[in-house]
Amino acid sequence: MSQELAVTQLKDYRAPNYRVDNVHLYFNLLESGTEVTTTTRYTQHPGTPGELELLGHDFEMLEIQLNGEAPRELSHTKKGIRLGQLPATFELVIKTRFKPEENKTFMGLYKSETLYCTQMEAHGFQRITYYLDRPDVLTKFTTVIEADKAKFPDLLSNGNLVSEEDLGSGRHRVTWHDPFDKPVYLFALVAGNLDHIKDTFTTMSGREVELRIYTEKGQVERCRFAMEALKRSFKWDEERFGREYDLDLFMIVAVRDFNFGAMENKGLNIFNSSVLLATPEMTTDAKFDTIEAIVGHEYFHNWSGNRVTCRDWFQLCLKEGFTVYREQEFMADSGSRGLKRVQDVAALRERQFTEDAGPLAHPVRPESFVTVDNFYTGTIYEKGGELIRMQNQLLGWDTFRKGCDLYFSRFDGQAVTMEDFLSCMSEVSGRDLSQFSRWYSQAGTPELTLTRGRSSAGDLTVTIEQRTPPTPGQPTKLALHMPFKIGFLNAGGKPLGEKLIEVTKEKETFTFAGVPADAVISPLREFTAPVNLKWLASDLELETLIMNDSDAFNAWEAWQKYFTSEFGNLIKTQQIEASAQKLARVLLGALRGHQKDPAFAAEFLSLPSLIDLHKQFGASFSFDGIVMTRTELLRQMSTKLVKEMLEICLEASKLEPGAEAGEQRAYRALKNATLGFAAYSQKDEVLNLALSQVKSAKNMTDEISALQILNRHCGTHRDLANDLFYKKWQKEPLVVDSWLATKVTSTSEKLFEELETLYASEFGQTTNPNRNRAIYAAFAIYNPTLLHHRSGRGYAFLARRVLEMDKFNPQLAARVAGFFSDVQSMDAARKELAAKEFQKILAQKISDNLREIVEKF
Ligand code: B3K
Ligand code: ZN
Repeated sequence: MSQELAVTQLKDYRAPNYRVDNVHLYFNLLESGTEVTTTTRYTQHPGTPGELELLGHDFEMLEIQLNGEAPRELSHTKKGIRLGQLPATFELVIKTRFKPEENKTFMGLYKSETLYCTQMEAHGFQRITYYLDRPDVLTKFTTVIEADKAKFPDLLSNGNLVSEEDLGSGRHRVTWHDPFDKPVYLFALVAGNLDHIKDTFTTMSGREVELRIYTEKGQVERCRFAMEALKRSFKWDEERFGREYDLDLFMIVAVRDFNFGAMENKGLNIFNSSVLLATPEMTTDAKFDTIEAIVGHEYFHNWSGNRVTCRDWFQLCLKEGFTVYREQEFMADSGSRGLKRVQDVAALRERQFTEDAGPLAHPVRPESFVTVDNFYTGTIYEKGGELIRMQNQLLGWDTFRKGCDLYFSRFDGQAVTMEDFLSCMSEVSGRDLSQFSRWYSQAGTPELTLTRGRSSAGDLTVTIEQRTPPTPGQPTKLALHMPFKIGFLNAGGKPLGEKLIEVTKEKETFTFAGVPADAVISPLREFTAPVNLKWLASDLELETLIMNDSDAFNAWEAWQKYFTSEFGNLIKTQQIEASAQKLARVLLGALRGHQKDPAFAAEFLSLPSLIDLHKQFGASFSFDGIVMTRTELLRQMSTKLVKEMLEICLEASKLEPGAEAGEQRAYRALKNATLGFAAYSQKDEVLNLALSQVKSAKNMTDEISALQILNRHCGTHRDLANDLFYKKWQKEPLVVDSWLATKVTSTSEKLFEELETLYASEFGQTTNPNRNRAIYAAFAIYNPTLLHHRSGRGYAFLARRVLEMDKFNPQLAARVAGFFSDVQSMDAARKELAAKEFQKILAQKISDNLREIVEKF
């Protein structure tokens, strides 16, 4: 069955005919169904026709009145209603009814466990009533909520609380008013019987803001960390960007059913409880960081997104890329900048570079889409963040900050475009950013090639060539403008300086006066541009960088390059033993060389992944060959290093009691990374250690790290550990999610049977997004070995569930389907197996969300 997909194009953007002067919402939460009365005042923009298309679906319209009468001209369209013959100003009253309890799309108003909550971005509001559901329509909202007082004592919305009234007969009503203009995607409502914690923050101008975090009953003590993170976020945005919070109240509510991490609704953020609730027993060190980053991210949106918003959804990167960058800087300022950069770049490559190289590649500012839901991607977020980072590099912090100040002051209260942002940066710097702006419209990861030479005066020269490979719909590409930081060392590893150059041409040679032609080069320090860089370096040069580069990112990068190029040799020669010997020596040297910074040292133990290596060598070598070679190489390296790894592990464990929290955490990272590396040997001695760590761990980082190590393969150690862990944590849904996500990573074929059992169990077919992600997305992301198993069983397992999820939650289904995109880089036989699954999906009546993704494969 083929369905025609309606495509929206950026070039077709038209401003709306009417503006909304204000909107008054009355939500009556009743058991028989929620009734919403929306009263909106519209005023025509001069010179536009007196007609209006309002979006809406999945509710019953009980009543519609225009200036107190039936509208003169009303027709139903595919997406909502069209009103014609309209006066220049009018009041529209629409009453609707629907059942949030039955809404499992988790968009619009829905019920999560005992509470009602909302998600409007991007198009949730059109599940409530007919409205101008688009980001360039900003207005002031007054929201009245009526509900049963005993069941829903807490009734929350955006802005300030205006009044509370007892209506008798067990019902009550509250009124909220938000004094700031906002688009409807920032609207939020929560109704429940909640617990909350309170705190305050005094802003830089001396105003006291009340902070509240709400949860379902009994969980609120788990929000203490998030509250501290929130206060740090308020402070950081004042100090770093001069941004002050604007309302007197800031609330966060944690919910169990949520389609993504969190949402920046004005004054009322809603969070997936998985990225808010935390205790040391239940939460890993990495998760604490995630919580801090997301609390910061949503808060920072108050300026980058809410006060200045997007004109249309094609401009999503304007708020998301900018806010990702702000969040990354927030985290870098509070910890180790170098380590943070390593982690951010690793994530960028895994999520965004893969996307940019496959069938779903799109520009940071796309030019067309079927549904914007499918564009909350690594490209919009992470690459969007890199483009802001590059502007900071090109302009320098002080000028960049001036550009941000200008952007916030000039466009406060408006819905704007990426050009508006760039124009501020141009204006404050006097620089022409027109070539730079190509980054926003051109998809694909540029490939840079660097070659070295010698000038006639004996100085070092560096020639940089750039080329961006074709991506779907964009066969040819133009040269891009990018900052490129390059450093130099002498053969003994002593620094000889660094320079920021600007690459603008397809090919250009740079001469570095005073730098000897034989200097060791440290190119693209800090990863100043999101590119793939090719350059030749001897083993000795790379070892010099690994041990001595003052740019932490490049020290780590040199090791990744060393490993990858050795892998490239050995996959041809299959001389695994010799390579294992060589790599083990360098790895141990790196660990010892960086042991003063244990968290950073630990990063050397995360080696290029299977997918990284397949990207590099998949054109010439089979997937199975790469899997086998990598597995055997790690086994041999680990076998050679078991003793040393366990020594470092033991040493790192000793520090724990009494040490300062950050230090404990750094040593914990090294301890678990070395234990994990030693476990590649599969020696009983190591597996026993991991098992006893599962049993005796005092914190979740240790507990789940050991569990993850044991879950790489199937066997008795794994089974024992999984049982123990589940028995201990079965009452904690968030921990059960982590347990499931760990279980599905085993690379043994035996896992297929287990997956079937899991699918048939109480865990396998729920509507809860976290749980579906814990099983199906985790399998797709973290188990490439079995997802791409030559039998096709991995594809079939995923495809069946995608089709089922599409019936109740198209956004989730489309997101999980996106994990199929790696298939395009596989061999013909695998592609054919996957294609059969795609055909099965496309033959059904499926959502536009899912169809838009699968049609691209
Ligand atoms: N703006 C939200 C994401 C909304 C996703 C809608 N499909 C969270 C964030 O990026 O901050
Ligand atoms: Zn965001």
